[in-house]
Amino acid sequence: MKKLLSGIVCVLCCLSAFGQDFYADKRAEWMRKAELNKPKLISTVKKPIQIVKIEKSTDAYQGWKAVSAGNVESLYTSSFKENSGVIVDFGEHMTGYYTFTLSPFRGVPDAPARFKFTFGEVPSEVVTPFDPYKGTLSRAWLQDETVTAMVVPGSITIPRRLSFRYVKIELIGAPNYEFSMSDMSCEAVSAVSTPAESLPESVDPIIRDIDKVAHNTLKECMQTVYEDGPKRDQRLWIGDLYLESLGNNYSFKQFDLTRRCLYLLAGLSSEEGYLMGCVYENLDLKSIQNLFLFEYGLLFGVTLKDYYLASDDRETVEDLWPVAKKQLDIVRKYIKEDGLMDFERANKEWWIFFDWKDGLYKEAAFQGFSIFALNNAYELAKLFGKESEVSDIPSLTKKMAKAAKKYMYDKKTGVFVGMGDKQVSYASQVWMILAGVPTQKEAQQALKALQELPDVCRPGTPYLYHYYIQALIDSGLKAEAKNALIDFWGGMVKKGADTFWEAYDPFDDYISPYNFHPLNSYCHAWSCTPVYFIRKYPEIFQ
Ligand code: RAM
Repeated sequence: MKKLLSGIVCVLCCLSAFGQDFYADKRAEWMRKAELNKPKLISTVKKPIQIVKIEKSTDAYQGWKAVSAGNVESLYTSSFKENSGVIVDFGEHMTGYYTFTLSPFRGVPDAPARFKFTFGEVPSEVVTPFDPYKGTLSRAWLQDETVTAMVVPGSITIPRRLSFRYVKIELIGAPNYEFSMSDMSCEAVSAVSTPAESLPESVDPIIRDIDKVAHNTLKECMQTVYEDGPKRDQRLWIGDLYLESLGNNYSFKQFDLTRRCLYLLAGLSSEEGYLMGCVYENLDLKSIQNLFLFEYGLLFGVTLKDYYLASDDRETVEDLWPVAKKQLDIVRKYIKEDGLMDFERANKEWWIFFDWKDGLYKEAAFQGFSIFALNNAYELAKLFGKESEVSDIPSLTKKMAKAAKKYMYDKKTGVFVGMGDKQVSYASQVWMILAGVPTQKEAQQALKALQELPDVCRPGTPYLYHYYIQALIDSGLKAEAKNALIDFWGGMVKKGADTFWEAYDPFDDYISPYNFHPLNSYCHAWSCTPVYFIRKYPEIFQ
């Protein structure tokens, strides 16, 4: 009985401990401020520019290229029955609502007509069969829509917001009368109200092209939150927010959107005070329960710091500092006596990300990132006189850096590797460098070794590539940083990118974190960062 009673008391204690909301008195105000800063979307009506054929080509990205095949007028003035399968090109990437008009021109329009529309951000998406489906995310992300027009004549707007440049239209239920399809348009939406200043004419044309595509990418992802991708996942992930807000600081400077996202994330954090890796703004379930991603929670504070430096908005930073500070518990929990992070334990308890790359061993990156996050939190605190609240950080990070050097630095090859696996990866070098663990000379050596050693684990996404460029810059390898940016993002431009992609490996056009390349997002937040690099470091890139 005694045992049972103490058991019940214990459960009750736990319940009340869990029942307490860490930010109880602040949440409503944070949500109010998030709403207050919601940008009004700007709409622009866009029209298609041409008809294209999508042809197989071994040199083209993913094996398909779009070739001009006529003007849109010819489609608008002929019977659609002759045009089934036509592919219309809007000439640029857009995010918005697609409308078309049907008009009868021979016979009595006494029956419905049915179409299948396939919208694609890149050519391969409209010609690759989606079924049998082998992707690992919902099939419904793919943008094929069946539309039945019950009444002809009439105009129809597809309710789903779409993200595309190309539209393939197939007639799958043909009526007996003749009709045309015309007046296609897209009401494109974005939060961006004023275009960013363009680069001086004297800048290298490839840098100008990269800059333009990067701006488009960021603009398309800036909706009522910073979305990761307007096609998929259409939600606010902290890792994406960090890079988008960096880009915005150097381009559109729409600080209201950053402010909104920071408050939204804080308002939707867990009762224990931890941030979700991502939140949805529109669903009832505002955040994915328990979707905690180790680095993303900690990047909140880093975002706040860079936002403060760019915007001087002290009120927001003071409001949200407690959230940034709380996230540091996550790191503290895993620091061992010797200054090493307990990777094995954390890896069981958290989603540790760093990149979408099969086989990436994350131990060294985890150690480096943890130091980086603590250092950034300390810098943020210093900016507005709160360093006494985190006064243990400098000695802590010193100890962690020392341990990293002692246990994870291979003096012979000059690179950082994990203790559990000696894999040499970009992620390990990059995060140790951003943490300030190696000297500048060692950092340069480690980055150069990535080009020379065999079996190096390369980045799978522009997300990790961003940090690689930053590491090159911070290590003083300026020419290498410029070349790497041109190679990587310029590589996408040369392969026809209108907006930059979620996943990109120069050696593998079909790389996909989701086992099916049409499911990738081809306008993705985390690949917009040339906007930031080119403008923050004009002496390197302009
Ligand atoms: C995917 C998206 C998103 C990213 C997460 C971790 O769902 O690409 O951008 O932040 O993964």
